[in-house]
Amino acid sequence: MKNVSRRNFMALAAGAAASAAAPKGNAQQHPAEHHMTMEEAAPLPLQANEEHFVPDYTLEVKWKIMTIDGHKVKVRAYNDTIPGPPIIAKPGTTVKVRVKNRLTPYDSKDWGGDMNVPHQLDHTNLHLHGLDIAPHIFEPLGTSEVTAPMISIGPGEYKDYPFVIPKDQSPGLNWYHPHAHGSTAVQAVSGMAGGILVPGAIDEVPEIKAAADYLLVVQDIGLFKTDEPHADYTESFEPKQNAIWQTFAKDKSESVTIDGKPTNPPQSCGFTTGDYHLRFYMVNGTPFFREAHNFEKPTSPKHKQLEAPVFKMRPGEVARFRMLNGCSDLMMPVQVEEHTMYLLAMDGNNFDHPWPKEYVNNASQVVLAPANRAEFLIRACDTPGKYKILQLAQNAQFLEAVQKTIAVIEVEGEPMDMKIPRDLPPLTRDTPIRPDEIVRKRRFIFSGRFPGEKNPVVGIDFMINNQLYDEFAVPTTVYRGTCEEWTIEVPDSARGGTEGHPFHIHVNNFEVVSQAGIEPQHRLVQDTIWVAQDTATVIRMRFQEWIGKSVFHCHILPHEDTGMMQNFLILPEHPKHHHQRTIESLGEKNS
Ligand SMILES: [Cu+2]
Repeated sequence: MKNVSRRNFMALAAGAAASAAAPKGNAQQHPAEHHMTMEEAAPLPLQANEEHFVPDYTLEVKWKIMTIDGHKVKVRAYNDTIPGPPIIAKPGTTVKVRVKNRLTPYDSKDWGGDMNVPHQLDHTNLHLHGLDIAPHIFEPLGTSEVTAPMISIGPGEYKDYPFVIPKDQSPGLNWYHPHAHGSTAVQAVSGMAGGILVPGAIDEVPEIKAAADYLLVVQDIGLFKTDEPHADYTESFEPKQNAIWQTFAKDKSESVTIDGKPTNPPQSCGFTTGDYHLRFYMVNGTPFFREAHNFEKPTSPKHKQLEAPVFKMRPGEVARFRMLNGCSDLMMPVQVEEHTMYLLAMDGNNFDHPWPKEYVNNASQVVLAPANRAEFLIRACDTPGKYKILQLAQNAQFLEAVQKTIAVIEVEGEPMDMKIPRDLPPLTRDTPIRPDEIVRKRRFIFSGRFPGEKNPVVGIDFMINNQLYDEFAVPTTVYRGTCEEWTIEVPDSARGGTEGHPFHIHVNNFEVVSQAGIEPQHRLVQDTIWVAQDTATVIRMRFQEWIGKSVFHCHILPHEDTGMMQNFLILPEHPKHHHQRTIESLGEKNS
């Protein structure tokens, strides 16, 4: 695999840029929406004319047949590449993205159940994960309507997204992926994800500017044997039924649904929370690890390390690595053998100084929950050799996660003397939240129940505060300009804490107050955080600039798709403030 230098990265991004040609065929016309900013007086989003929309990027979703580790597989891809093309989002600009859906129609109408049964696997939408931008999951873009439906782009349709990137958006690595409830997991675990780079002041720090810039997009591709009789591929992920887990049988004719009934017709593939017939872990599109279903012990998939890509460094050279955990469910404790990781940023938000995470044998240096990004510098040691970037084994999840080598750093050649910077440019958007700014504290409990009572068709209940997701309900309302403190709790196993869950919220970052009772050593600003079983994580958020209906959820995608998500609404101002009038306004004087 080729190293991706910053120059290559920019070239790749340019390749994704699109012409303004209007789509052909039966594409449905969607007017482009304009997002209101605080500066604008207009109370409603303005409509822009369709012909004025010239996309900077077009993301075309299509089936792709490719060979992975000798298997000819059919996956879903953006612009025919896995991962999707990188997007460059400059602060203070509007990034215009056109999403074209060229997936084939796919009928799941008779699957039964409600919105928390995976459905409409052929519909999609787009989430820009980690950017401080207006809500963009519901229709129309930026809506504050409680009952607004989720954006759903059907086969043959397209949608234009104008994303207004704030001037003070922090520079770093973010990413994009589909977010249509019911099809997110199937699409993302089939290849649909890509990186977003926000350029900025940190890139100009001399020691960082001098360093090679390597992007590591880690993804998983879940696959089952195809039921298509004349397919020119052997595996794909096209579940024909909603049942999870017990869809496996040694013989296809033995396949049963979650409630033990034989499937009709017999299927080799159902929706799953992670137990795939075959799964590949990929970095920048190269497979580095293979898992296969284990009939004897389904929670411990059979596994094989594949040849991991190599990054060459000279002794004393400093390189910048930006790693995205784009996996559908895997929590990744990461370690770089024999090297200190100088952590620059989490989730695209940098620290004031590089945070040295020293190497300790078998200990994690940084934990990447699904959706987390870590950016770090490595100063290659003086001893030539091969040093692995590892995902260490962990037992924090339902499925066993063994150690994986994601990539290898090969140190060789003439020594260099490159330096780690002392200071990093401070964050300007997410300034520290003082305790006296907190107007409200809330508690959210992420729990599971097996067998499922609220979601019998799926067979497991994945809930927040004992509720499954409701697209048309807004249980939480917050106010722009205020700060809140939220406690995210995963109970013990007796109370539904079946495993850890990664919490993610849209629109605004949060500051981590404590994780399992431990305060972070440095100020941590993130958009996703791991909440381990039988622990609580406390965060603080300031709802700045944007208003509208949005979501928070578990970023284990099969959990999200089957219910572990809630809507929240950011209102422009507190109604109490709205209704108070000053005595002065009556024209009376205080006596
Ligand atoms: Cu979860």
